[in-house]
Amino acid sequence: MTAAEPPRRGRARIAGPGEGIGLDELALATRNHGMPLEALRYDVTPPGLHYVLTHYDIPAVDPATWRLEVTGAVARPLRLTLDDLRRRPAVTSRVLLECAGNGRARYEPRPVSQPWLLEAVGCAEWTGTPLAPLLAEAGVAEGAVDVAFTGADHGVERGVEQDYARGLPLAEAVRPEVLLAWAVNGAPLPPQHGAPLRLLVPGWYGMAHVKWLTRIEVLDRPFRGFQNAVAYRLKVHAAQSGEPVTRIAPRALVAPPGWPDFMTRERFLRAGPVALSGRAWSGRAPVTRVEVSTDGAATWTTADLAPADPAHPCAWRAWTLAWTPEPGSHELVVRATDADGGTQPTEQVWNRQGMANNLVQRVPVTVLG
Ligand SMILES: Nc1nc2c(c(=O)[nH]1)N[C@H]1C(S)=C(S)[C@@H](COP(=O)(O)O)O[C@H]1N2
Ligand SMILES: [Mo]
Repeated sequence: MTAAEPPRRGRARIAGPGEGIGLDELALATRNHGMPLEALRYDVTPPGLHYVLTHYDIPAVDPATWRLEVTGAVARPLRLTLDDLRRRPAVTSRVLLECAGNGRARYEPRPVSQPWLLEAVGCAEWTGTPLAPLLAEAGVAEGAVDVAFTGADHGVERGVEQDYARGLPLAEAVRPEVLLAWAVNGAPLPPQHGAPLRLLVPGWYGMAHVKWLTRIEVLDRPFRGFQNAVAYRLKVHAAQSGEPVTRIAPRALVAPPGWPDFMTRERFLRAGPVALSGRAWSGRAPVTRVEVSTDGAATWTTADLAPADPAHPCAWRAWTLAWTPEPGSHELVVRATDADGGTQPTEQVWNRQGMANNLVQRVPVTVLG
């Protein structure tokens, strides 16, 4: 066995060949839980089943003393209470959210980080106020390029101490669907989802949706913070600067059919007709097709895709397919295609952080006679 890559300041560690998930990865996995895939059956992910990802600690923020600052390259800096925000026009939006690291644990070799299988996803109903009118009131300066969003959480990552902060191009920040949200599924945000206020950037991977938001800074230069310049970049070699991780790549998942084995999670079904179902999404363009293979990606059948719901343009879409399997072993594979022609690879496309990877899901099932 070759040794794992030695940990180096500033570098993500890559597991050695055959190296199992370690206690460091387990520590992250117990804090950051996924959405059990049977929850793909709900249109709106119920409270507590939505995935959670937090880099550092969940900060205990007192909503009474909390303030949101809007500052930087603006004519009129703002300092707002939660009540100031709640008095603004409110909208409720169903938003598909997926972590950029979803699927990382199956990568070979494995980037050592939060070891998601495929469950880093959820689609909840978020209530808040659109960001664009707030920025307009603050008066964005001519020549502004990025907007930086900072959370109340603090930590150290690959040797760099920081408040969690992400920059977004100004043109993306002022899209009408970008929200400052204080509620989810009709209740105030719980601590793990960013109480009292978080950003939502529908279509973008999770890292852009800054939780525990305290500060919005308009910049007349590109944001160079750690989470944009170092983390969340697609690169194969550590020395590359890489492409930034932005919008969610197309993905379809199947709600696991039948019943699981407690330890192996292997699926069992009885022979006879079964309605396969699941969800599909893309942050780049509308999903146009979902295909299912029941023979390990040798042949594909087009599934029935629920029509796009104009009331929920940022949500996932349901799909179904009738299947009557013979007794024996089968491998379900599912893939989505979007209107940009983007689809899912059947072989992994590797990068150092295991980001934005949309390798197809494979579900082995045993059909009993
Ligand atoms: N302040 C702050 N915001 C954050 C994070 C964080 O660690 N700190 N994690 C990000 C990442 S990587 C993801 S995937 C989403 C997860 O949102 P959720 O926990 O509400 O599902 O939050 C994002 N916002
Ligand atoms: Mo994430």
